[in-house]
Amino acid sequence: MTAEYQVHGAVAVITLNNPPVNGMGLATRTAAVQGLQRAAADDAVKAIVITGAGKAFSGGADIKEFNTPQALAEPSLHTFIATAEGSSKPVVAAIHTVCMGGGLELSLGCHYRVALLGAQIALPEVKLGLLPGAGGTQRLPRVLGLEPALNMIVSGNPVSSEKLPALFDEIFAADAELLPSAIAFAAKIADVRPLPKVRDRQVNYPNHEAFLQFSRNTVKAMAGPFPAPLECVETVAASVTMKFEDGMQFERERFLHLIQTTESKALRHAFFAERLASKVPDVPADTPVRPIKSAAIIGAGTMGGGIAMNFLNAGIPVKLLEQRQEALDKGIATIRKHYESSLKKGKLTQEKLDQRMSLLTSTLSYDDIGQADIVVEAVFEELGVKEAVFRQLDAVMKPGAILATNTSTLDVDKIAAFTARPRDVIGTHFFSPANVMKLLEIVRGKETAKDVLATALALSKKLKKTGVVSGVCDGFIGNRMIEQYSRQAGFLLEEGALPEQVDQAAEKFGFAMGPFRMGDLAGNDIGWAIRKRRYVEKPEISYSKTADLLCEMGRYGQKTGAGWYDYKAGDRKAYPNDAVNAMIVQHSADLGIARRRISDTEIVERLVYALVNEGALILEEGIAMRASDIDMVYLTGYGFPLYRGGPMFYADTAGLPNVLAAIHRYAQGHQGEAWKAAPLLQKLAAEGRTFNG
Ligand code: T1G
Repeated sequence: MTAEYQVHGAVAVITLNNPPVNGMGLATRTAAVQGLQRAAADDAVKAIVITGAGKAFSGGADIKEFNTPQALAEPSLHTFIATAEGSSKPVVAAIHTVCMGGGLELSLGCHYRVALLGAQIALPEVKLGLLPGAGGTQRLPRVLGLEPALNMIVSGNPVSSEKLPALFDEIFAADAELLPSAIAFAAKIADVRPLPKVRDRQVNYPNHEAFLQFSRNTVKAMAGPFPAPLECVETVAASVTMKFEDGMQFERERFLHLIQTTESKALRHAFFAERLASKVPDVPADTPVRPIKSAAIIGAGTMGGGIAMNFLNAGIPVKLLEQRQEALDKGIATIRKHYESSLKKGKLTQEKLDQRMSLLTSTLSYDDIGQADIVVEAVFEELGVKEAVFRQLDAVMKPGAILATNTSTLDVDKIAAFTARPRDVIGTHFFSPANVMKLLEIVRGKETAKDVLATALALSKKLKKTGVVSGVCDGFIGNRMIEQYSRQAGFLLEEGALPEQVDQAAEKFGFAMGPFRMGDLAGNDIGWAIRKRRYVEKPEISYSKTADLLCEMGRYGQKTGAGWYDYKAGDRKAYPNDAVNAMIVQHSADLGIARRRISDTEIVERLVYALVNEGALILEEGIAMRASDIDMVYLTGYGFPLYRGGPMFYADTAGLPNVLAAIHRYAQGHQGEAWKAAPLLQKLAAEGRTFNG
C-alpha cells in the first residue's frame, strides 16, 4: 500500500507511505484519492487528516517518474489536490520533518495545515530546473504574501515551520505526538463552515508591478543559463495579475515547458547522480562502517592543510604530522589564516573558529598518531616518499586504522603493497583547494576491504564531499580524462588557434575556466613534469610541444606572474602575451603546419569529446562504475557546466552517433591517432543507446 486509511473516532487519517520520502508517484496518489473518497462516503467521518509515514510528510512529486507517462497519469497531483480542496469535509495536512515541492502544494490545497516545530518547508523545484507545478505559485503567495512566497520559490531553500506562522493553523512542539494532536485539531474544526480555501484569498501587494519588475531584473542577473528562476517570477506574478484558474493554467503551461528543457533534465540527472555515486553494487548499503572519531594527516602543505580543515569542519580532531617544526608551524598558521578570513567575511563565528582550532594538534613524531581511526598522507608526489611514509604508518597505526593516500597520479595498489595491511589502504584524492572543492575521488585498490570503502563513502558525506569511487589507473577518472582534453588544447594551438580563443570558446560553452587559464592557475610546471614522465613511460603518446616551450620560457603561470598569459599584481585577469603567441605561431611553422582558422564549434567538440571518449574507455575498463559517476567528477571537480549535466550526459544530449561522427572526422586531421573511438561509444551509438540510459 502506498497510502493507508484509518478512522480514529470521527476523523479519517490518510497516511502517505512511499519510502524513502513519500514521493507522490501514481500509486500513492491513487491510494490517497481513494482514501478521500472513502472518507467522503462515510457519514461517521466528520474530518480528514493527511500525513506522511517515516522520515517525511512528502518530498514532493516522484522525480523518478518525470518524463514518463506515470507523471501525468490520473489521478494527477492536480486531481489529488483538487479532490482534497473540493472535499465537503475539512482536510487537515499534518506535517513533520520534510514537506517539499508537491508535498507542500498538497498541504496548500488542504483546508488546514498543522506542523511540528522544526519541519523543513520548501518549494525546491527551481533547483531541478522547474517551478512548483501543482499550484504552489498561485497558492503560496495567497498564504504568505507575494514577497515571502516569491523568495521561497526562486531560492528553493527550506524554511523551518516556526518561521512560517501564516502557513500553519497550529504549530506543535518539536517533540509533540503529531498524529493525536492533528486528530484533536481536526475534531475541533470538524463543523466549521465555510471550509477555508487558500484559492479564495487575494494577494494584496500595493504597487506589485514595481516589485515584480525589480524581481525580474534581479533574477535575470543571477539565473545565468537557467530559464526556471525567471519562469518562477512570471508564474508567481500571475497570482496577483490573474484570476486563480487562469493563474493555474499559466503555471501549468510554463511547468510543462520547463520539464522538457535540457537544463532541467541536466539538473535532475545531477540530483540522482550525486545520490547514485555512493552506491557500490558489491558493497551492500548496510555494510558496517568503521567509526572515524579522529584523524591524522601526514604533511602540512597546501593539500595536507586543506584536508585537515575538512575534518576540523566536520568536528573530527586532527593530529597534523610534519618532519620539521617550521613546516608544521607554517601549516597551522595557514589553516588559522583561512578560518580568520572566513570570520572576516562573516562566514564563520569566532566560537566556531576557536572550536575548530582546538581540535587541531600537531606532532613531529609518528609515535603520536597510532591511535587515529584514519590517517591521510599528503606528502610529496613521488613513490619513494610514499613508500617511506606507508612503511612507517604500517608500523605505528593501530589495527583497523584506515590508511589513505591523497596521491593523484601514483598506483594505489603499489602503495598498499608497502604495508602488511593492503585491505586497510584506500585512495582519497582531494582536489585543490581541498577545503573548498566538493569532489573526492575514492580510489578502490584491488585489496581494499569492502568496509573500508563503505567507511570512506560515509566519511565523504560527513566531510560534505561528493565521493566518487574510482578503480586504480593512471589519473583515476578526472585527471585521466583531462589529459586528453589538454592534448587537444595543445594540438589546436599548433593548427591555428591561440590560447585566448580556445579559452573563450570553452568558457562560452560553460566551463568555469578554459584549459590555458586553468594551466596558469594550477601551474604549467605540473603538467610539464607529468609529460616528461610520459615521454619515458609512454613514448607512443604525442603531445604538443607548445606547453613545454612555454615552461622553458619560465612561464609557469600565475605563480610566476606569467604563463600562457601575463598577470598583474592583485588582478586575476589574463592578458594575452605577444611573445607566447609568437612562439606558438613559430612552432606551427617549425612543424610545417599551415595555420588555419578554427571554429569555436570545433574547439568545443575536440575538448569535450576528448573527455567523452576517454570516459567511455574508463567505463569499459570498469574504472568508473557508471557514466553518471564520471559526470559527477566533472561537475564537482573540473568546472564542467551544471546546466549541461556532465560530459557523458552532454554526449547523450548531443546524440552518440553525432559524437562518433565528429570523432571519425577528427581522426582524419592533425594528430588524428589521438582519436581512436572507444568500442563502448561505437556500440552504444550503433544500438541507438546512451551512456546514462
Ligand atoms: N522523488 C523521488 N525520489 C526522491 C525525491 C523525490 N521528490 N526526493 C528524494 N528522493 C530519493 C533520493 O533520490 C534518495 O534515493 C532518497 O530519496 C533519499 O534522498 C509538481 C514537480 C527530501 C530533503 O526537489 O531535497 O514536487 O538514493 O538522500 O538527505 O511542483 O531528498 O535512497 O535511492 O536526499 O534525507 C520537488 C528533493 C520534487 C525534493 C530528503 N522536491 N529531495 O533528503 O535524503 S518536484 C524536491 C530532497 C515537485 C511539483 C514538483 C531530499 C529530501 P536513494 P536523500 P535526505
